[in-house]
Amino acid sequence: MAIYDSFNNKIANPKHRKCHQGRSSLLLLLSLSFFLIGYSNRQNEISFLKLPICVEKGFRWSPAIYGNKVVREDWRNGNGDIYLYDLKTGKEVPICTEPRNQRSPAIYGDRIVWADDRNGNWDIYMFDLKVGKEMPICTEEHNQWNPAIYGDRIAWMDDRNGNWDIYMFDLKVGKEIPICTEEHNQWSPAIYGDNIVWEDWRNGNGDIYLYDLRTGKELPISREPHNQFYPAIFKDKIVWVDERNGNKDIYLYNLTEKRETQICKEPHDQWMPAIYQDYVIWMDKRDGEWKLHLFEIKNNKESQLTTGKENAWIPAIYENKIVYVEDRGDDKYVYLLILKGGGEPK
Ligand SMILES: [Ca+2]
Ligand SMILES: [Ca+2]
Ligand SMILES: [Ca+2]
Ligand SMILES: [Ca+2]
Repeated sequence: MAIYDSFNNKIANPKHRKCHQGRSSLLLLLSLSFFLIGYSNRQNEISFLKLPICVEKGFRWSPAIYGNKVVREDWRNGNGDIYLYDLKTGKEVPICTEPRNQRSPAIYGDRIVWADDRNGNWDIYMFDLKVGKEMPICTEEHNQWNPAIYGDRIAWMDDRNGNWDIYMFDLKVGKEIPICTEEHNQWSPAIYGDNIVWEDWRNGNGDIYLYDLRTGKELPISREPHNQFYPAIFKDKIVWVDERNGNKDIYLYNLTEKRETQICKEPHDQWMPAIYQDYVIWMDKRDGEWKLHLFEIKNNKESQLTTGKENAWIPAIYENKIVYVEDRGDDKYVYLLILKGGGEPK
């Protein structure tokens, strides 16, 4: 607790903190973390460490995490770029600083994908850390946006047909495949294994649909008459934002059990869920500002993670590690929370 407090006081003063300084503190803390018990939220006894990834002045957004690698959109050079922070080495590496905008990164293994407008419209590009090379994935002259990646498969939303569709590129066979080209809008794809999920507006309101690459079949997950949107998927579990109760809630569908459950239906707004194994996280507005909340599916237990006046935005999760953006007005910081139980980054 004492170590956390002194650490937290230090990071609360941005004038004396730069990314590289956060780095040395991160390494120090990681080396100390065998002896740390972390921070316990008094309300619910969930324990975690909070560590800075980037607390430099400036705008950054859309953090994503895989293993020890955290990627983000960063505007330090006056336009959107992609940066990587390696939790193991404590090093920050620019991935793409091309003078036009690179935004909305996703990562799987050594592959980082993002949306890129260097050609005058939005395209999908990839950087492979293993070979140290960038390659275009889709440069079709309309807009490709919001990429998601799992293994050899990269999915995105695409407006080449005059409305938004879902497309995919398979790196293994070097081929692009249309996933859903229905004439209404399909948005916000997420992918895990053979399953791609998205938000679908064909029925006049937001629904959740799935495409199974193994069977080639499309499956509606929720067509409830209110809006369902912003899906995320891990193995056989799909979570999304649901407005059926008159405000934004979090719902889950289990593909194995073919069963829908409510994760959080608190009367304020819950938004932008992410899922990994047993953990579902989201942004929650019940306290006035957006805070991060965690739900453990097995224990049926909800905990509040962030506190304080700063909004916590756009979380992502890998194993027991959560990355998110903390709102400091014009400045947006990126933090890492390590939930107790998983230990330090490997
Ligand atoms: Ca750029
Ligand atoms: Ca394009
Ligand atoms: Ca469409
Ligand atoms: Ca609906």
